[in-house]
Amino acid sequence: MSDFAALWAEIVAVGRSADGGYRRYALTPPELTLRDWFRGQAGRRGMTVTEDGNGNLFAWCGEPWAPGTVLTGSHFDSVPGGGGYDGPLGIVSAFLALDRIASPRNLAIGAFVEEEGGRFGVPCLGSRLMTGAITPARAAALTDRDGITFGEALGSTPTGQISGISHLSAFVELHIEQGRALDVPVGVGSAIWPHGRWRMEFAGAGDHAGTTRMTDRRDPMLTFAHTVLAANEEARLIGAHATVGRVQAEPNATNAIPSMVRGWLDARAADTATLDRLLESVIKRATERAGRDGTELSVVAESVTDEVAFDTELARRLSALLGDAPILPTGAGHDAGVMSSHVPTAMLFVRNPTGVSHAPAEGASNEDCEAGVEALARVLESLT
Ligand code: HGY
Ligand code: MN
Ligand code: MN
Ligand code: MN
Repeated sequence: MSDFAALWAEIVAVGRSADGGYRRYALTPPELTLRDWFRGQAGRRGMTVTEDGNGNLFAWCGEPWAPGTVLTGSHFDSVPGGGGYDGPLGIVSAFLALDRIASPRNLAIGAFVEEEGGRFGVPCLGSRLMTGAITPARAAALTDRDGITFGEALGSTPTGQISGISHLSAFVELHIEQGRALDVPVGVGSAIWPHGRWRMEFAGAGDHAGTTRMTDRRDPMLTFAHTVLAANEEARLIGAHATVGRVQAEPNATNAIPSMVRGWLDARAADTATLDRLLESVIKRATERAGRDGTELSVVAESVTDEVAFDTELARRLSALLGDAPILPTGAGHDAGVMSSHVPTAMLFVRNPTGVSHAPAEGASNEDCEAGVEALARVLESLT
């Protein structure tokens, strides 16, 4: 059994639910189990483990935050019903890559908390905290679906910005590729599409499903439905990506016209101008429809990530180091996107034959994952 397959076998079942998907919400038992696994792996290698007070975990070869340290790593948390590779692949590969470097020094592995935003709603929460992109107060107050705040889950108010970041000489995140764009085992990241998530609230008049005439209704579900269709049409028109994967209705009763429908729009595009156009057109059409339905619409941006262009010279250098590995953008957000505004940052992508991600079918072959480990080892060696 290959190094990768053996280590992967230790964690691949953690957090898997009956439908074959994963539910590894940040700071809940499955993710905490993987944190313990991380500490064990670090201990086996004589690495020092630290936490940054934001929920991020680090293992160090050498002095924590020593100047010139190269950090690699990713996240353990998953979306609900997600795949097993998105996140953990980067951390398992990091430990194995270190094993292939003779006397590794000035190297560290990070496990960032709440990258998916699946529990507390803001993606890359851990890397945003440590880089000062979100305040400890706002992060601490974020709540999950059970009303538990991030501060409560963490057990303290987050520390916030970590000064040691300025000592890092590079950050490299290895990640499963998620867009059907890689037909060789390993690629190098060039950019992350600008993207964000907007909470849309449609307010109407709750009423009886059986006795209220259609002409007397102010039904927010109708406006919501038209908005979902509009987002889909507008995205197709301009080559952007629009998704509404999460919706809540109040009172959520079969025989009551809803008084409120809340839906989250995940919108992404290859450039900011196109993303802005998408938002503008969707909100315009939703507002027009609300006027017709007698409902009210409010839209709140919950998190927006600007376009990220990774260090071009670094990407080219790594591509050459890896035998002219393809350099490609991604429509998925990553902690590397947040880190790139503070540290020279690179991403490595491992081929995902189906391209499916954030779903149980997500996967990569052991051979390609081994190639990813080998590539990461060479990249880390070249950077330290
Ligand atoms: O949603 C994303 O793009 C990432 O997987 N957090
Ligand atoms: Mn993801
Ligand atoms: Mn990820
Ligand atoms: Mn009744």
